[in-house]
Amino acid sequence: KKKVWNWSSYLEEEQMPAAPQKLFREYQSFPQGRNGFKVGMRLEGVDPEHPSRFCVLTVAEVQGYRMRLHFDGYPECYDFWANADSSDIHPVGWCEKTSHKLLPPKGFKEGEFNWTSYLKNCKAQAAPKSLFKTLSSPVTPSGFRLGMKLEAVDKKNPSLVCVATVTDMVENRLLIHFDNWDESYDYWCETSSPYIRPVGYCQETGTPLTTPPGYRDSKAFSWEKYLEETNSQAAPARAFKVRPPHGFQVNMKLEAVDRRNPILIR
Ligand code: MLY
Repeated sequence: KKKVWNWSSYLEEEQMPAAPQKLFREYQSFPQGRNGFKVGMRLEGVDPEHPSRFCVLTVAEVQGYRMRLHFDGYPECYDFWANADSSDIHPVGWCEKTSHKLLPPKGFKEGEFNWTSYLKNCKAQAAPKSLFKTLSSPVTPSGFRLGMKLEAVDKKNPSLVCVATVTDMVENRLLIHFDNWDESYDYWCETSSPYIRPVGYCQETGTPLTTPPGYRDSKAFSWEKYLEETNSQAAPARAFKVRPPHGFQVNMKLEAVDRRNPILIR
C-alpha cells in the first residue's frame, strides 16, 4: 500500500533539515509575498522572446511575489512569469509617455488601439501605478546614446563577441541589438554589464570579433570604416562602468561547476 507523503516524516526519514525560513527573502515567501497585482489587471511589458517589443499584457495568475502574464489575444502558451518588482513591466500609458511603440493585442491594426476604450470594452482595470517598481535613485546620464555601437557577448551563443548597437534605453538599462541579426538575440542589460565592451576591446585583447553577416571577417573588419558606413558613433569607453581588474590571466587553472552537469566539479 502506498504511504501518504508529508514533509515532516519525509525529512525525518531522510535525516535532512528543511532550509530555515530566515534564509529566504520576503519576496520568496509564499503565499505571503506582498504583491498587489490582481488577476485581470492590464499593463505594458517586454516580450521575453523579443525584448525589443512592448506588449499589452494581463495578469493571469498571482502566486506570492510572482505573477503569470498573458499577451492579450494570444494563446496561453506564450504566458510567462515575472516578479512584481520586474523592470520589464510598466503601467498602462508608459509606452506613450516614453515614445515606445506598443504592440496592440492580436486582432488590432497598428494605430487602432487605444487603452481607454480597450479597458472599457474589456471592463478591465489598469494595474495601479503604485504597484510598479520605481527607481530608488534618479537616472544619471550614462554617456550611452541610442544608435551607439559597441562589442557585446551574444548570450545565446556566449562564445561570440559581436558587433552590436544600443537600440533602446529605459532608466539605467540598455537594449543591445546585434547588427544585421533579428531581434530575437536582443537583451536588456545594465551599463555595468560584463557582457558589453567598448569598440576596440576585441582587438586589444586578441579576442575574435564576430562581424555582422555580409561583412568582412574579424581580421579584415575595420570599426573605423564600419562606423563611417553606418553613419554611427562608438559608445565612449567612459560610459562603461569599468570593474577593477580581476587579476585572472590566460591559462590559469581553477575549479568550476559544469553547468550542463552541475553535480560535477571539473
Ligand atoms: N549558429 C547561429 C549563430 C547565430 C549568432 C547570432 N549572433 C551573432 C547574434 C546561426 O547562424 O543562426
